Parts: sequence; C-alpha cells; structure tokens
Amino acid sequence: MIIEGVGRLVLTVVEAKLTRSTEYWGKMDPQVEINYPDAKRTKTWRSKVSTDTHLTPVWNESVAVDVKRLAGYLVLKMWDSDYFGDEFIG
Ligand SMILES: [Ca+2]
Repeated sequence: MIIEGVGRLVLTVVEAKLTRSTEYWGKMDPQVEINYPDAKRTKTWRSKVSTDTHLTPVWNESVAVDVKRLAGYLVLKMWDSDYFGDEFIG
C-alpha cells in the first residue's frame, strides 16, 4: 500500500502466491476485488484477470481512493474468473 499526495490513498495490487486451486482442471484465472466505503455507499474496484499464471498471479494495477470520503474498512477479495460465474477464492 502506498500513500501518495494529500487526501489520496493509492492501493497497488502486485502479485499473490496461492496455496490451493479451485479448478478441477486447467489453470486459475485470479482477479482481485477491493470494496471501500465512499461517502454513503460502498464502491467496488476489480483488477484485470491474471491469465496463464495459475497459482502465482501478477496484476501490477492501482486504484486511487479519496481518503476524505473513506470512513470504514477496505475489504479485499479474490475471485477465480469462470465462464459460468466467478468462484470465490478468499
Ligand atoms: Ca477459472
């Protein structure tokens, strides 16, 4: 996590090392979701899907959050992208 400038929190999702696969066959396609409170509602940001990386996904993506409106918790989730609906990893 990098704090940049005044009033902006820049969250950078870099990489992960997963300890299990949720696929029966084939490679995982992990994606990171960040939920953050912005004023009176929760906003959701999702990274791109990391393909062909299986258990060692790499994203190197950032999202900027307005700290003045941030009043609560950041919730990070990871999903495996699937054609018939994404699967929750953790
Ligand atoms: Ca998948």
